[in-house]
Amino acid sequence: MSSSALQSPTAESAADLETVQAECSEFESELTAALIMRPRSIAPKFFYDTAGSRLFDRICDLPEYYPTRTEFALLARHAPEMAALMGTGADLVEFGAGSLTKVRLLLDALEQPRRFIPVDISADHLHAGAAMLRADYPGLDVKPLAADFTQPLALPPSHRRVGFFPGSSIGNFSPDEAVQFLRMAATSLRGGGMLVGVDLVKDPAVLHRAYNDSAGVTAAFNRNLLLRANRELGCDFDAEQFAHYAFYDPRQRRVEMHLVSRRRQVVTLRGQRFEFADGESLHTENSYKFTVEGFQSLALRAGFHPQRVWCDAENQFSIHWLTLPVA
Ligand code: AVI
Repeated sequence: MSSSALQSPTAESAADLETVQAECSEFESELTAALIMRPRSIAPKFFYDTAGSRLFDRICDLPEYYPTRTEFALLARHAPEMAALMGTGADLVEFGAGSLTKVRLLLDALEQPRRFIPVDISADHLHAGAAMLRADYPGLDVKPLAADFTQPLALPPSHRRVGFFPGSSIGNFSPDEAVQFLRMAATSLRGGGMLVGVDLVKDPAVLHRAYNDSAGVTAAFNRNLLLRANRELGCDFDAEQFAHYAFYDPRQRRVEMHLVSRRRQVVTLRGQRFEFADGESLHTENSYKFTVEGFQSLALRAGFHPQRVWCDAENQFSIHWLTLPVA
């Protein structure tokens, strides 16, 4: 990684800078491990540098990518009921906050939460979103936390917290990782609850289109992982020599994304050479789809009590309100 990237002007504090540095060395070690292992595979959280977060925002606006607009419509319609269930005076914690658009619907309906804590791995994207939110909600105490939300979080002390985890990001974990994340979230939210957006099992053709958009934005998002490795780790990936490949596997109920080498090629990472055979893949993401009952049993395994679920008329997407006992 270049020293200028280490001194990112967008990191607002020493703590943020440490997060950026730690993330970078984690990216280096995980990419090295991914290139050594067979079959090759890396966690999707590394998509989200600044460029990747922007590309993801563009995905959310694509006509083929139904989850964002469907979840948005559910929130717009049911926010007053959701806010009533979340209660007043709690700290609201958003996991994987991104550009902070959906939470506005909740904030409009909630009677002034005590504090809003958006947590995201992409520090500059997070701070840009938080600044806009502060401007639009002058009375709201916004405390962004640049962190990997899959790890235990250093949240400010609070008497009650409620969580918000939209976008079906839960689907980017394996089922065991999802339970692990929910258990970790449950320890922070004890006595409160969490709203979780969950994408539903549906016609494979609809899923195929959502991850193979005609404008090629999802392909660019996928390839950005390689460009990020070139920028931050000095790799020499020829991104155009890797094909974007996404498909739905109905047995595993997941969309898989891969980058498939278009020819035999060698890439270097910190002087180490790695060969890709023609057709060899780097598996970059799984996006699991759920039934309502399937997700509820996952939540139960993590100690949450499923209370209420909202679905759109076509059963494309669901939002779940889960609660947690005090002890
Ligand atoms: C963030 N996550 C829920 C998205 C998804 O649908 O799995 C990421 C994404 N990957 C390709 N398109 C969108």
